[in-house]
Amino acid sequence: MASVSMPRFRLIELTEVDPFAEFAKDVAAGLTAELKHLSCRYFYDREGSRLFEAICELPEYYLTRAETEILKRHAHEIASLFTGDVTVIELGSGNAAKTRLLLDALLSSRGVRYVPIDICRPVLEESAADLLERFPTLEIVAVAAEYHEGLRHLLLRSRDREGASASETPLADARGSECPPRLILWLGSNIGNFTREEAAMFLRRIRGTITSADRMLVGVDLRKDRAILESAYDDAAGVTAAFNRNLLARINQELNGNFDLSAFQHRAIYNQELGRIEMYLVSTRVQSVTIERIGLTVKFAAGETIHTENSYKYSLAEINAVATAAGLQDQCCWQDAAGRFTLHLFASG
Ligand code: AVI
Repeated sequence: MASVSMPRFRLIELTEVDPFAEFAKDVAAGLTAELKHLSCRYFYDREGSRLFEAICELPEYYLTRAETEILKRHAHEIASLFTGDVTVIELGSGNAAKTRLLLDALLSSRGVRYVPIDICRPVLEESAADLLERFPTLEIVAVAAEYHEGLRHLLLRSRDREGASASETPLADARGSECPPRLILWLGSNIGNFTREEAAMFLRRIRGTITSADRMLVGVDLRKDRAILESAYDDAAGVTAAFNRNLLARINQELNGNFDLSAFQHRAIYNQELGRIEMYLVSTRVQSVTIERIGLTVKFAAGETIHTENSYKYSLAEINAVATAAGLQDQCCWQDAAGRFTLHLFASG
């Protein structure tokens, strides 16, 4: 675990697993499977994070605008649910653009410690610098890690509350034994990149770490018309296609692969039965690709696919079922005016 410290800012890098070995192992397993696949967690290198930010600005990708609309309208109402100081923990914070609205509302009448957890360290550093300049009283403890690693530290933190070694864990509160309530943010439909079962399990684990004073705010994309969904994931400017292909560029750079990016087409289809967008890279011809660092040659037939992402969409009943399975109580929810997206505030039932 590496740590960088400055006034009001601390960055912790959790490096318990070797990220290179993990990537190499997953790429080898995914590309030798009968139905080839790569995990969407590998989208977010520096370039992938930049492309994702560009996606959020696209006219077709309504999700970010819809969630921002909800936060603009209800940030003060959400902030008013907390009386004293608060620790805001964000899973997959990215550039934290929407979070600013909440931080602004919260900081108007209380002290806030912000704990963004994101896989991409440069993005964390940039967004923290911006937030520290914008909000002169904000304290930030940034954690460069995956959700699961970050969550493990939440679990440690929870144990601290019961009197264990508070000062030894990254999320420990420097202000002493008195811990302010936590608002855990899981925004941007990040829940959609988990299966419904995984989402319920993940939320259940979080529920096991929170107290009755803590809350969780989850952004969920709603089921809707196929045409709207498919164009949100296959935009006219081709940004999502570049984001998808960047996975192959990353394999080329980090594992010394020789993917010809122009020989793979982006495809996004809505699987209505499962309620999810499925993203693929489709080989446009018969080809074989060598990935030197893992000693692998992969053969592709023309039309053969690599499944790169699922993005689940929810009905209100499906959200309810996941919350119930996780043992969470749905305290409040807000939708954008067009009813495309919803924010749910959960408490530990
Ligand atoms: C990060 N995640 C919630 C995005 C989504 O909508 O599933 C990732 C994305 N994939 C293509 N466009 C955006």
